[in-house]
Parts: sequence; C-alpha cells; structure tokens
Amino acid sequence: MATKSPAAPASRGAVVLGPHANALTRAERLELYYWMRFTRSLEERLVNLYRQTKVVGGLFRSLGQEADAVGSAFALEPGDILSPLIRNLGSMLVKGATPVEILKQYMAKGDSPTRGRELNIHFGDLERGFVGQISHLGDMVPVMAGIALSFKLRREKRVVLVYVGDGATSTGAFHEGINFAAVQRVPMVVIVENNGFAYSTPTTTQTAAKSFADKGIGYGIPGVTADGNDVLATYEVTREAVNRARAGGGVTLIELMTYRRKGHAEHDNQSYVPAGLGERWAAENDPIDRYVARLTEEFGFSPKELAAMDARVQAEIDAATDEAEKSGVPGALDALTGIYADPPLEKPLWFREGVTSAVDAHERPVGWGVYDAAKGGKS
Ligand SMILES: Cc1ncc(C[n+]2csc(CCOP(=O)(O)OP(=O)(O)O)c2C)c(N)n1
Repeated sequence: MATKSPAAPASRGAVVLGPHANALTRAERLELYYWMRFTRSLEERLVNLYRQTKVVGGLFRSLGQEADAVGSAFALEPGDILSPLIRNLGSMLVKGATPVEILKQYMAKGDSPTRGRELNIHFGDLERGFVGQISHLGDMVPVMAGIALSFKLRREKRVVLVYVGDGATSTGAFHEGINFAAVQRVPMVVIVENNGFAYSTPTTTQTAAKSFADKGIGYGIPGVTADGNDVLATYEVTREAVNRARAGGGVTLIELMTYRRKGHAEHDNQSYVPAGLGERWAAENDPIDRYVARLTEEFGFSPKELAAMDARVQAEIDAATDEAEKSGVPGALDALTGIYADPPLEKPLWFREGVTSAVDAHERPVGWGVYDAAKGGKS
C-alpha cells in the first residue's frame, strides 16, 4: 500500500535491482545520470533567466521529480510515443527535445517550436515521439488511448506512455480515457505522478483511495506503485509495463511516489506546505543524490567521472543559452501564420491601413455605430 506522500519522505532502504535495471549497460547507467543532471541544470538556468525577466510566463519546475521523468521515458523504444506534462522536461529530453528548443520556448522566441505562441514545454514532435500537451488535466489520456488504438489497428508494435498528476486523476477525461484503453486492451502505460500536491491541494484531499494504483482494479488492469525518486526502480516498473503492452497485454497503471519540491510554478510561495517538509525531502530523498550514491558505491563510477559529466552538461547548457538568446521575438504579423489561408485571400490587417492609432479611427464597420457615453451609448 502506498504512503500518502505529503506526510514524510519515502524510506531510502537498499533496493534490489530487478531484471530490467540489472540488464542496463554501464553506458546506459551513466546516461540516466546525464539526463537527470541535465534536467535539473537546465531548469536552474531557466530560473536564472526567469529572474532576469527573459522567461515570459510561468516557469514550472520538476525539482525532485527528475528520476520519475527520466527513468520512465528511458524504458521506451525509439518508435514509442509519450505525452509529457509540465513536470516532464526530463522525459522530453530523453526523447530528443533539445535544450535550445526548450530555452527558446520559455523565452517566447520567434523561431521557437511554437514561434512564441505557447511557452514552457508545450510543443510536440511525433517523429521524435512526444506529443504536445493539452493543458486541461486528464485530457491526454483519451488522446493517447486513441494513438495506442491506431498502433493496435495497424498492428504496429509500438507503445504509448501518458503522464498524469494526482490532481488529473479526479477528472472525467482520465476516467473515460483509461476505461476505453483498458477495454480495448491498447498498448498503453499510464503513469500517475503522486507528488503530494495538485497546485495547493494535498493528495490526502484529492482522493479517498488508499493509493492511486488501487484504481487499476476498477478498470480491470494491473496497478503498481513504485519509488519515483529511485531512477532504477522507475525504469524497472515502466519497462515491465511497456514490454507487457507491446506483447498485447494491454494497459498498466503505475503510481510513482515522489514529491514536488517547488510550488506549482515559480511564482507560488508554497505557503500551504507544512514547514520543513520540502527541506526534508531535499535532504533525505533527493533522486540525484540517491543515484550518485548507487553509481559510486554499487556500480563503480568514480566521482571524477561524474564531475566530468556535470561539466559536459554545464557546457552544453551554456552553449544552448547563448544560441537561444540570439534569437529575436516573433514579428507581429506572425500571429496570423498558420491560422488563416496561406496565401491570404485578403491582405492581412487591411482594415488598419492608414490608421495610426485606435483613437484616430474605429476598427469596426461604420454600420455598428460607436459608443458615446454622453448619449447613453447611442451614436
Ligand atoms: C481540467 C483542469 N482543471 C484545472 C486546471 C488548472 N490546473 C493546472 S495544473 C493544476 C494542478 C495539477 O496537479 P497535478 O495533476 O497533481 O499535477 P502536478 O502539478 O502536481 O504535477 C491545476 C488545477 C487545468 N489545467 N485543467
């Protein structure tokens, strides 16, 4: 049975490697470290840029959740597809999103993947295997169920992985999507990231269920709980579910126990979080610290080797930042690109021609009249 995560950090006892994690090569073990470190350092860079007001809009951190995002995405094959949420930067990096793209997105650059229209990690690329997320909680579950169904109908041995937060499990879309996927036995894995809070709502008031994994019973699918702050445990449980889905075994619901160490977004001061809780998770259950301990004590990596990796990550992020900063903001008329017929049937903004400001002339057809307060609104 899962512990409700806001109460206390999960125990850090010795974890036995499962067959999938056991089969990882030395290079793959190091790669897991690289992606976790990359995720954290890239977010730290984004915080710097946010404080310089170069990041426009919200900044969403996955601090303390890097193992959950990276370990699960690492269990996929290149042809598989995942749908990330705001705390799955690590999953997107594993699937091939580049730091330059991420930085440009957050800075709303004109040549960012969404050309300044959407911020943070709201973009997708089916070639690389990640779908642009819908912000409405739970809505990616039916979307991904549909993609998984298309794989099944086309007899393609591909799997989808969909991430939801604990809050998203309370939506109708989550229920409808997972039920449909379960009945159709589509190749899908659903990960519930139980990070303690949905915005300011603690998990304890989100659900009366003892664990999110228990919800699998209601859909007739396996539900398992794993330590989301242990990258190898996360990889193990996800790989098992992915293999099962690929072999025609249908959907698995995985609950990953983790903790959201920052607020919902950078602006959130977490006044609703019990004092000292975040600090305890940082000190006792940091996913990177835990993995570093295993890499050095169990798998024979030297601190020097890891330091070299840290330096590589830093250099790559510095280079990406320099490149992203060089780009300009989108041109005003770019707002029309991809929206209207191309080439346009009408000259864009024809009604503004010759107008120097909105005060000089109205932009509405004359027939609509103008508002005149003195005449009670009549023109
Ligand atoms: C249907 C819907 N309701 C409300 C929101 C506003 N909202 C955005 S994120 C969020 C909290 C999400 O919590 P959770 O699903 O647990 O994910 P976490 O942020 O903890 O990773 C809320 C309420 C939304 N996006 N969609």
